[in-house]
Amino acid sequence: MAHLRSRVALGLARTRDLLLTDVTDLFSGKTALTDDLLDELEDRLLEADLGVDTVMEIRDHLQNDLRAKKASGPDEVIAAMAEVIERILTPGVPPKEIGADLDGRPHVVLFVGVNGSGKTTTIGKLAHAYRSAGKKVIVAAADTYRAAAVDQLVVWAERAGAECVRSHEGADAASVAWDALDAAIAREMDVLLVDTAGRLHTHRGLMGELEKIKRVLAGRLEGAPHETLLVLDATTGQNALVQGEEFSKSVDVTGLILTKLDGTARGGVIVPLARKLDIPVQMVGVGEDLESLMPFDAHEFTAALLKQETA
Ligand SMILES: Nc1nc2c(ncn2[C@@H]2O[C@H](COP(=O)(O)OP(=O)(O)OP(=O)(O)O)[C@@H](O)[C@H]2O)c(=O)[nH]1
Ligand SMILES: [Mg+2]
Repeated sequence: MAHLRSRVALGLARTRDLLLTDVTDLFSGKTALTDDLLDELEDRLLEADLGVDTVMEIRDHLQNDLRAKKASGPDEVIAAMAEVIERILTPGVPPKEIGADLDGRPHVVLFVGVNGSGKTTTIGKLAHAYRSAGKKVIVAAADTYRAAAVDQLVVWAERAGAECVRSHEGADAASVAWDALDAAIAREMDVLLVDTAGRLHTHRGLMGELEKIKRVLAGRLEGAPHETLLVLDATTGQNALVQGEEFSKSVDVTGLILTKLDGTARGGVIVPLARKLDIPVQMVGVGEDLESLMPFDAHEFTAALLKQETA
């Protein structure tokens, strides 16, 4: 776990710097929590993409609890922030460890999201994680719009030691998904990961294609897809939130993956995401290599975000 914690902490460095530098600057040497100070904190936390509701909650918490205790140093303020943030990030049902208790054989996972959010890369990393847990993995190249997209998935599958089902450019995405599930069943695979082309929620035709893929999978294997994961790019900040809201209206999304946390100071967006969508964050991406996909744990994540010692 130490390794995992340090990878997340490293990945969150830029977001953490933004949050902590501000709080430390503001509260160092202060003896009272004045309204001016709280106003200033509010502005800075909003810039860190934490979202209005959460920032107001943090402010209330500081005002009610800390003021009453006449405490105000940066450590106390950070601890109060951590308390609010961890509560928001803690899902009703904790996310499963990768590889544990899979539903269905094969367990079918469909990946959706806008162009470039990190779907294909995440499939490569997740295939690797399942392989490391001893599972037999097959991936489906149902992004048939670009030949390069298929090639990219093939490379990831090879790296991860997974099998791959592909077709030609322009092939029907749903038939590729069907063929892959057929192959997964015949070859007694544990997991099927289905890659799809990036799309905007506003594109009716492409959203219809996702519905078709889902129907075809369910027709071949009852209960499939067992998970539909929406991949969101953290570097887009509030846009990731809008995408989350819009996508989950048109597709039944069962889990979120937030990628590229390593390249951004906007990782705070995970907080309004968790707050507004009733969908658990399952995993986070903190790099471009095979090992940089982490199962999401609210406590670890909050600690990494605010650099506290974890219990
Ligand atoms: N730094 C960093 N880069 C990432 C991460 N995840 C993905 N990327 C990069 O983001 C870019 C896009 O990733 P893809 O996996 O191709 O995204 P996609 O969603 O499949 O894109 P389309 O197929 O075009 O819709 C690539 O350059 C990846 O290396 C991450 O966690 N951290
Ligand atoms: Mg892709």
